[in-house]
Amino acid sequence: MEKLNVALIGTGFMGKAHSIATAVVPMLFGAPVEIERRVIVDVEEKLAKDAAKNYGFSEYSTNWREVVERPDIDIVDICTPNDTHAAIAIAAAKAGKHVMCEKPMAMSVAEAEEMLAAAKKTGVVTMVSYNYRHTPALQMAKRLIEEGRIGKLLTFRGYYLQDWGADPMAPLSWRFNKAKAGSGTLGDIGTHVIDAARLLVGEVDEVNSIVKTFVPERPLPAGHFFGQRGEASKEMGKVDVDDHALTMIKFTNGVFGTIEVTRNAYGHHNQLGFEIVGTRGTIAFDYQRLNELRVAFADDPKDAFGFRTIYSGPNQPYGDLLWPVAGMGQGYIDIKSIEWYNFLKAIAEKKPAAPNFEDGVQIERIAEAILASGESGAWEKVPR
Ligand code: 4PW
Repeated sequence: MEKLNVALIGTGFMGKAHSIATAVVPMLFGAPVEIERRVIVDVEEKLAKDAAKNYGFSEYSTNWREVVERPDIDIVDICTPNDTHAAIAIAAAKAGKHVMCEKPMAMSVAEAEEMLAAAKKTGVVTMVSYNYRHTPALQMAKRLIEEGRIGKLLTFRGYYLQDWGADPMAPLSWRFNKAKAGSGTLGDIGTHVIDAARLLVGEVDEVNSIVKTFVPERPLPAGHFFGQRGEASKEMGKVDVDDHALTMIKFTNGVFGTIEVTRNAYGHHNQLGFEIVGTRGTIAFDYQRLNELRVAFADDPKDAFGFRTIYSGPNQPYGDLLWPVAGMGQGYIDIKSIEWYNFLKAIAEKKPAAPNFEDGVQIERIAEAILASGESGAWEKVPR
């Protein structure tokens, strides 16, 4: 397959992460297909120009519409705030470009379904950047479950706890603004846990949720923002999205459990995790210790029974691609690089990537059901 040219839209927090990941893939794993970081786009010319220089893109532009139509572009990588994902993805898919889209996929189920329809029409490969599922230790949990090593699954407890939003004076970045983000904590980080739940346990049938906003207003941002970092102005703005979501979930296969997500939990920085209990054991993962998987197998000798730790290495998923010594460990960029490796492999092999826009639509349906239940206070079925 010929070299593929990548156009990256958005030079912020995820634009930087994707730029590094696409640079690292050939060095870390050998790229399944050669890529060139051809164009990087930002509405602000100086940001676009600096990013092209710093992140190693051949060109820069301030006009994403023009870039996604270019015949020399093969892949469009969407790293912009949530309210622009649909327009860019639909235009890119219609132009026959493969699409990597940062999460959450869209502002609503309706938008996500439009994106999926456009991608299906031209048959392009799509991926939604639920990067944590590519963590080797999380994939090891998938391997153990699929091999029946903890027996029949009984319960799932998932969580994603952060604290960058706990300070009420933390500025009102776009992640707190419904018009830009679609929803708050649930769409921003809750969707990561929903992706892990679908990957490891199965489809969600219905949910019963409590959804709260703790901080009703915040200082408006002043000046340039990078991810969650930025200055506060003196003017206050209304927060119109959720800060915390706690939901019971019933899966279609009979497993049940909970998901809890918040950006207001002091002490929890980027703590995504889960615990899955089966009839023959338990598996526990916590992203803040992302190179470790804690397991308790019922069949272990009784005098040595209990949780023990598996460290990612040559004998675990991606072990053949990563470092030859267990315990050397991976970091955030390694996981983003595995995400890109999987995306490029799907393109090279002309197969669907995972998680793709089909997954993204279902994740949006589950998130929308959680918000609906937060309003109704009742069990809400998840459409399929
Ligand atoms: O997707 C999330 C972002 O919105 C990430 O997992 C972490 O939280 C890092 O930034 C935010």
